[in-house]
Amino acid sequence: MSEMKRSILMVGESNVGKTHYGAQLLKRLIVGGGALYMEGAATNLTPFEKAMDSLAEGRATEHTPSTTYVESIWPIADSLGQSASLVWPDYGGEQVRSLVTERRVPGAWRERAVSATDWLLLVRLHTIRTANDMLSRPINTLGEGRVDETPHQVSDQAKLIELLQMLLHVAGINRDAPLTTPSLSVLLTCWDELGAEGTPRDILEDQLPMLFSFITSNWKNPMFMGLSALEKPLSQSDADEGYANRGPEEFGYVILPDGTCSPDITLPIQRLLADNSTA
Ligand SMILES: Nc1nc2c(ncn2[C@@H]2O[C@H](COP(=O)(O)OP(=O)(O)O)[C@@H](O)[C@H]2O)c(=O)[nH]1
Ligand SMILES: [Mg+2]
Repeated sequence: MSEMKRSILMVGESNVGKTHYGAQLLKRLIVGGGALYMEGAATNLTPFEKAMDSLAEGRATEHTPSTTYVESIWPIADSLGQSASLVWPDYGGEQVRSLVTERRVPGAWRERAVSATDWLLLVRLHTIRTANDMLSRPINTLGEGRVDETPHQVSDQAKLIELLQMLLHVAGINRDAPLTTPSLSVLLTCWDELGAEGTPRDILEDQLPMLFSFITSNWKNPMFMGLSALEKPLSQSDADEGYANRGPEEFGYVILPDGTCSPDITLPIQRLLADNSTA
């Protein structure tokens, strides 16, 4: 990642943990000691500053307003001294949901999809709603009379696939060959909620097999990692004193592709930049 501008298109619905990861990551970049550190002055930190202040008091921060879209520019470097300018967004995740429900991609989102060098998809498995599909309602029951009155709904899994398809389409990306640019990394967020054992890749394949197969058949070398930006749930109103006393930078971890745990939450970004540095 020698002196290049890398722009991350972070895709995640509301409540997946975008803002808290941004705040925790920013803090680590500033404090140093991880694989990546901040090399100069970052711009536009407002959305994260508020979250960092809350976390310093041991509280979670409030929900990002749905219309907000802010890009913060972070000049970062790794331990080899290679640097990059990281464009890190924060926005109300409802925007992502409405891309799919309205089946329309506003110009600004198209522009982001076109210009980003790396796509980072945040998925919080705990909040994913699975709907009836081949597995829960096998094909041989389709002809039977209606047994319940629940209307058919598209599953969250199908919506995530649709979202990726739409972004690939509006970005004009040719899918004849497995994709390397933009790169795709999947972060399974709020890992502490899952109580799961295994590699992030295996867990995604197990829980969202259709999304997993869409990703692995379209991207050449997708990366799968787990993330717990906070390490545990925090309340917005009741401060966790232990958290505040130790400091938020002492909390949080990532699960690397091989299933090992590391406290360095800058690693997903360092890896995705390093893995795709020639892209
Ligand atoms: N347990 C747990 N909760 C988290 C973690 N990260 C964020 N949260 C909670 O998840 C909710 C959504 O986080 P937020 O960053 O606001 O999501 P955003 O809407 O994608 O920006 C908040 O209530 C956070 O307190 C985590 O690592 N672990
Ligand atoms: Mg947010």
